[in-house]
Amino acid sequence: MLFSGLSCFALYLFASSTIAAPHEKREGLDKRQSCTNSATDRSCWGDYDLSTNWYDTVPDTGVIREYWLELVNTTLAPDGVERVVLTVNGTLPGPTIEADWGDTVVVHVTNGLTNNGTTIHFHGIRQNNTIQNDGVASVTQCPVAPGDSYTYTWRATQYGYSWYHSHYSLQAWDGVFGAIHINGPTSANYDVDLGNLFIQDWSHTTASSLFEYDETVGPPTLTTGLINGTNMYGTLGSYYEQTFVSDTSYKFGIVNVAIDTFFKFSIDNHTMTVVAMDFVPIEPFETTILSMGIAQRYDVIINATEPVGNYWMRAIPQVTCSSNDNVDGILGIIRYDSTSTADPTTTGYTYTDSCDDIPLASLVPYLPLDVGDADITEDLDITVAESASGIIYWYVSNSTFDLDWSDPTLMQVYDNATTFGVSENVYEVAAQGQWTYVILEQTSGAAHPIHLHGHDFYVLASGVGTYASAAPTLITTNPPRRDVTMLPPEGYLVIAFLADNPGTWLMHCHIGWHQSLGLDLQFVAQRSQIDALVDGAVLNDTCGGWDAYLTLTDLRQDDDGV
Ligand SMILES: *[C@@H]1O[C@H](CO)[C@@H](O)[C@H](O)[C@H]1NC(C)=O
Ligand SMILES: *[C@@H]1O[C@H](CO)[C@@H](O)[C@H](O)[C@H]1NC(C)=O
Ligand SMILES: *[C@@H]1O[C@H](CO)[C@@H](O)[C@H](O)[C@H]1NC(C)=O
Ligand SMILES: *[C@@H]1O[C@H](CO)[C@@H](O)[C@H](O)[C@H]1NC(C)=O
Ligand SMILES: *[C@@H]1O[C@H](CO)[C@@H](O)[C@H](O)[C@H]1NC(C)=O
Ligand SMILES: *[C@@H]1O[C@H](CO)[C@@H](O)[C@H](O)[C@H]1NC(C)=O
Ligand SMILES: *[C@@H]1O[C@H](CO)[C@@H](O)[C@H](O)[C@H]1NC(C)=O
Ligand SMILES: *[C@@H]1O[C@H](CO)[C@@H](O)[C@H](O)[C@H]1NC(C)=O
Ligand SMILES: *[C@@H]1O[C@H](CO)[C@@H](O)[C@H](O)[C@H]1NC(C)=O
Ligand SMILES: *[C@@H]1O[C@H](CO)[C@@H](O)[C@H](O)[C@H]1NC(C)=O
Ligand SMILES: [Cu+2]
Repeated sequence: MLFSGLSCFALYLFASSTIAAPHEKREGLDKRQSCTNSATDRSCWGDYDLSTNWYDTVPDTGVIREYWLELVNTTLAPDGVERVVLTVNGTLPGPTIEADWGDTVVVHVTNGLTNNGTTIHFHGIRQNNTIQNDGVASVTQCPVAPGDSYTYTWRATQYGYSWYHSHYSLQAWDGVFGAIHINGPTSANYDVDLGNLFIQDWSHTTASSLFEYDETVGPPTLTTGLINGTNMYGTLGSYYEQTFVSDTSYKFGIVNVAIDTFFKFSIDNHTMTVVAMDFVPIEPFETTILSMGIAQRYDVIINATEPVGNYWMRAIPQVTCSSNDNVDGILGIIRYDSTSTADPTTTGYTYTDSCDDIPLASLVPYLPLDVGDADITEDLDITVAESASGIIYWYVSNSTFDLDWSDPTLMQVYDNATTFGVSENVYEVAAQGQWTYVILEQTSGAAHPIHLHGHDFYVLASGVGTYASAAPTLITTNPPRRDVTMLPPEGYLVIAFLADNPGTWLMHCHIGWHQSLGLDLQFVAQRSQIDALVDGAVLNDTCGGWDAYLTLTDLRQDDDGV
């Protein structure tokens, strides 16, 4: 008690002192009519700026960005070793979806695979009043059958870096993903925007072929990893390389797209200024090592101020919670001299192996928002157990998640279902403006990256032990606000979210292996408003195509549907 009281006091001091200064800056900006985003003023964005509350207000650009994406089953050798890769348009990562803050994005997806369904989820995109475009199999739609297409339409109400990925089976981790890059203001200045930088784990066989091992033994040890879709494996392949021009500053958005790996990311001899997490700009802070759970994003600025030379970029799996055969070999190169071909000889920063999130006190949203009192509190135990048939399932409050591809929750709601099955793990949120607090706790030793669709949540507390024994003081004044945070091993996590977006929203662990074996739940929010947002014919057509495909194959659903 004494300990948590002290840390809360320290946090309060920290928050109040760092929020005061930008507030003055914001008043200055409010008076400005319009401004030009430039290397010397990245906080501005035309008639809007970094202080705009983007949950309510979005620039009216009138621009529609349209993309056509096709899933392609191919053979690639991202680290020099060939394997089957399921891709978007033949590349790993797939094409980048780029837009400006406020644009409308239309994505036409064609499933060009022969033996898998698909859906595409736009990770972290709020889908404000557009639930039917969230792209989750069994929740918001039936899978898109081989040969069929589906059109997703959403507004870029947020800005920064993220990824789109398949939300069908383990397909995202067999290669079906790509970058989302939405241009907008930034909480520190920089010269050049390099776009998204992906870090991931990788094996030389498909994730889907490893699933049976995962079901019966647990997550397999992965072989290696990739940085932005490339790496060396022994003498094969090639490293990711980026040239820095001296005295130039670079911004990029790091995205952890692993199936099972918590990374520490660093560039030898360089300090990073962290300016955003998960589409939420923060008060900038500096670090040499960035801790990243799966599906988290951090936007960083790096100054090219070191002596001309070659420097290693490192994505280091934390063995506390992720096993990998190439822990020291997931590397990239920063060169100050583009003609150099030598490997760097630099030494990495020292670190302590752990799967802890960056301390909450460092993650201060630039736009400060507070949390209201709880209208609903869910206290959920996360457990793991082996079934009679030898399959290791995860449970949320004693219920392992299990949905049916052919009967998505959104369709059930649209069809006025009066009850949900126990294994659908549905929690209802009745009215606009209600605050739901969720306490997750576990005695398991696994660290889980918890992701909520359709909302940013507020991270009120996390730590070791049970929630009752720790009795943490909840941070309700401008807590970290994001869409993925870690549930610590043998610990607890408390998050809150505001009901401001009607829909059927998945919340789940983003470790692919756990997501497929039950560690999921869904919020059915503002149910009475959902029907008006849904196109029943689209739901019905997609399911019709899927059911027709199922009659032609011997495919049986062997996972929990998401
Ligand atoms: C989200 O939708 C609500 C309801 O239509 C609207 O009031 C709000 O302005 C929207 N937010 C943004 C950022 O467009
Ligand atoms: C993806 O591939 C499709 C089909 O070949 C093509 O029409 C489309 O232009 C490609 N999209 C991008 C963004 O390259
Ligand atoms: C991808 O191609 C391989 C080799 O032809 C095939 O065995 C596999 O079933 C295909 N996968 C999908 C998802 O279509
Ligand atoms: C996906 O395709 C692979 C072959 O690439 C196949 O083994 C697997 O059963 C399919 N899974 C689903 C869920 O469709
Ligand atoms: C990583 O790859 C993506 C997609 O190919 C590209 O747009 C981006 O610029 C690359 N990122 C960096 C930091 O080089
Ligand atoms: C990197 O930093 C280390 C430790 O401060 C220093 O010894 C080394 O000379 C630096 N390397 C380069 C290439 O600047
Ligand atoms: C990078 O340079 C800018 C401008 O000179 C400075 O404000 C910032 O503190 C520097 N960041 C780091 C990490 O050195
Ligand atoms: C879960 O199951 C255990 C063992 O059967 C029981 O003690 C506990 O009360 C159950 N918890 C809930 C939330 O149902
Ligand atoms: C669901 O209920 C609403 C309101 O009573 C009604 O308008 C609608 O037709 C019903 N939908 C179905 C599919 O029965
Ligand atoms: C749903 O689709 C089926 C074909 O799959 C069709 O027979 C039926 O009329 C459709 N129902 C509605 C309400 O659109
Ligand atoms: Cu997700």
